[in-house]
Amino acid sequence: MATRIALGQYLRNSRRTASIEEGQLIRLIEDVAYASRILAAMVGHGALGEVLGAAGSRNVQEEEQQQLDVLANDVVLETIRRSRHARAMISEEMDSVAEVEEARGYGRLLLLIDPLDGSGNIDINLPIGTIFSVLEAPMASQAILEQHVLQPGRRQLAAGYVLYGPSVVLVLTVGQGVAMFTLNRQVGEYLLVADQLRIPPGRHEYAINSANERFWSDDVRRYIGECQAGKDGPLGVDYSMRWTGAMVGDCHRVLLRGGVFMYPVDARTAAKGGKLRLLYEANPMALLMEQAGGAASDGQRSILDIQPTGLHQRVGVVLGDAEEVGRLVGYATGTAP
Ligand code: P6P
Repeated sequence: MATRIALGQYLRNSRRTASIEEGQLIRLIEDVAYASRILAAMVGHGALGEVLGAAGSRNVQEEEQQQLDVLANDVVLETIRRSRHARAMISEEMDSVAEVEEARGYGRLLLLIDPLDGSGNIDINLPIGTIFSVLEAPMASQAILEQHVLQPGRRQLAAGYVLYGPSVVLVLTVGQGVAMFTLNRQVGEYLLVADQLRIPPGRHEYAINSANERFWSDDVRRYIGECQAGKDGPLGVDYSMRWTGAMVGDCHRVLLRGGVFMYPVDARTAAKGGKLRLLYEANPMALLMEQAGGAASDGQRSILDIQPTGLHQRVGVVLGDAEEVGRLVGYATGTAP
């Protein structure tokens, strides 16, 4: 019987060099995969796990934290403290950089993570996920400062997400295409189910929270209006709309089925720079989309080219099918008819 390749084997087969960074990168990704298996079990218990509901605290984003948000962050942080492959962790759930002192003088990597994206879906049993990004740390002996973290997304060494859905899937790139793994719960292993994923072109599906329409810019309003006009409109084809309330769920659908996911800056979010966070949401998803032949823009330029100015900086996001993204950016930059 042909057996599937496990995550660790895939990573070791794809390693480009025998450098220390590569070795630590492989083991850090395995650490994240290990933590995600714990999170999958926690999430999978639902109400039986006695960990649903609000934690009674707010994160640096001023968002109400769910108990599982806090627990998920703790699980990841404890995992990487023990393994010492990351010099620091930057998380949606923590105000500042969490140095891993145990890795001083050894760790070469930075882990940036949204431990549980879409936590508003937890109590209603809808998709949630973990989004992660890996950057190179400065020399192992230096203290990790915010400026070490503020690197453009094109510098990512790895990016991925775990989607806790009917099955648990891990999607990953180390810069050599996009691979997808499904968790075999019996053996506790992620097994390769697809490699070199490419976003299917020409699929007419868009994802946006339409309740924000009154806040949209003219170019977003034009783009969505043309999609809604369907085959009687200028595009000559009917579109459908999907919205899961969790970026990981919508991006996974775009990766496998095509279309576009959008959370543009609008009149309501402009003062904050947008809704989604650049370092640990937009950048990892943008790298995955580009690696899968798609595109990711803040409406004006590629997300991966943005020079970050803050750990929790927000940004507008439109990502997925390169042609769809290009049409919206063309409207926004005045380069489209
Ligand atoms: P809204 C989840 O809170 C999140 O950060 C993304 O995962 C998701 O795409 C978006 O916000 C949902 O936002 O405004 O629809 O609640």
